[in-house]
Amino acid sequence: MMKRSETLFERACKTIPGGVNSPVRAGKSVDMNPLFIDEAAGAIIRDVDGNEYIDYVGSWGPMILGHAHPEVVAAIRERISRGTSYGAPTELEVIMAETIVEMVPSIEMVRMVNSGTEAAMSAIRLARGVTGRKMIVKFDGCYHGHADSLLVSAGSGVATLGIPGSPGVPEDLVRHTLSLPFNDMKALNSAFDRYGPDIACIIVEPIPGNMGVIIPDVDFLKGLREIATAFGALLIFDEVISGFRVAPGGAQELYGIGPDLTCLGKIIGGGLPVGAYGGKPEFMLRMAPEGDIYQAGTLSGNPLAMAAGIATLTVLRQGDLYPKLEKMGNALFSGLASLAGNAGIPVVVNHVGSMGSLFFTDAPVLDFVTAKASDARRFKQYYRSMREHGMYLAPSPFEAGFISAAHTEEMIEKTLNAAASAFKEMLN
Ligand code: HOZ
Repeated sequence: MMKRSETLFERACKTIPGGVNSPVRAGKSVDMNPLFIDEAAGAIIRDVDGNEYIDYVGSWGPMILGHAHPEVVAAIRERISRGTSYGAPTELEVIMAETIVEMVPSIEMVRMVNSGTEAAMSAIRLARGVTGRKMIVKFDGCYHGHADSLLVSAGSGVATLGIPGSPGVPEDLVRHTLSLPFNDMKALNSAFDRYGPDIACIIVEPIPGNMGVIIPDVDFLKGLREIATAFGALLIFDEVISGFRVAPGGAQELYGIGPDLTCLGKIIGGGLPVGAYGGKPEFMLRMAPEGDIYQAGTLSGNPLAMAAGIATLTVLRQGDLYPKLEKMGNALFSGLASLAGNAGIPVVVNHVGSMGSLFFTDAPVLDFVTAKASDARRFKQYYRSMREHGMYLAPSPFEAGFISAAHTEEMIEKTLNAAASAFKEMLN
């Protein structure tokens, strides 16, 4: 008998392009159809056929507390009977803004939006508006959502599906985007030597998580800060993934580097649709209605998303979760590296705390070129075997895996046992 996930996928493909509402979910690069999910609690996700998996996707990052965390559920429940959207200010938005300002070192003012894509798109508009310049610098393999200017040499689904550039994005726009190799100061210097006075901003994932996880060279990040200041360009940290993930104040706190603008998303919505961008008042006050740069949204600051996000951030601030996440991250990711080593399978495991990736390669993975040089066939075998052993991973080597506070040592052990079997099977 056909599984319910398969039946639903067949049905979905008739009315939804590719059967999914975001390409990364499709599983094309691992030749598997997506699982349709029924429910999730803590670190366990259950599909519509009743199969349970240990979840390392975590909705692509937001679920740092695990699924259906009691305090997040209670906060949503408390709000929902009071109306789901007003299109008017609420106290929740003020609390959210104050919380973000307290937690993220460089943010003094913040505007809520509905997704990371919107956050990055708006931050770029602000940087262009402030500087009066058109060009932007991004890095190969970094992904900042799907706004036109930012799809050039992008990571995530664009990399997974091998899409070189997207039809529908005008060339006139793309020529204002310079995409450079990550961690490469020389390339950055030459780009600024050539185009410096025309560059409005540098946008970067300080810890890239969309070409798999890449460990940044801290001197490179410092170099970005210095060169942006020297040329009067704005430095934008896209911390949609790393924000509240690697430290309460994100990568900027971890590495002690202050961007001009920061993009946020994922964790601040506690699993509901959200995004935000923020920075110094001198920039943020250029936004309408205070200033002349326009950006808007009917559902921005939505009360349910704010309630879920505030509850998530409150739990994150109360507990000693970060050392626990760090410990679990070390156990999982170094465990994977040593198991693969024992099995004689060359891998590189990159991780920062509770986010990490496994690349099937023997050369250091420092940027998009080295990430793409990893063995896609081996990744496919690994993914398929892990799924059979009850592990729910992102179906692409160009994504991060996430551990939540709900993962237990037993789950990590079970995962490592599954990986040991996967590595063994891969040798046959
Ligand atoms: N940044 C996420 C994956 N890398 C986005 C998820 C999506 O595209 O659906």
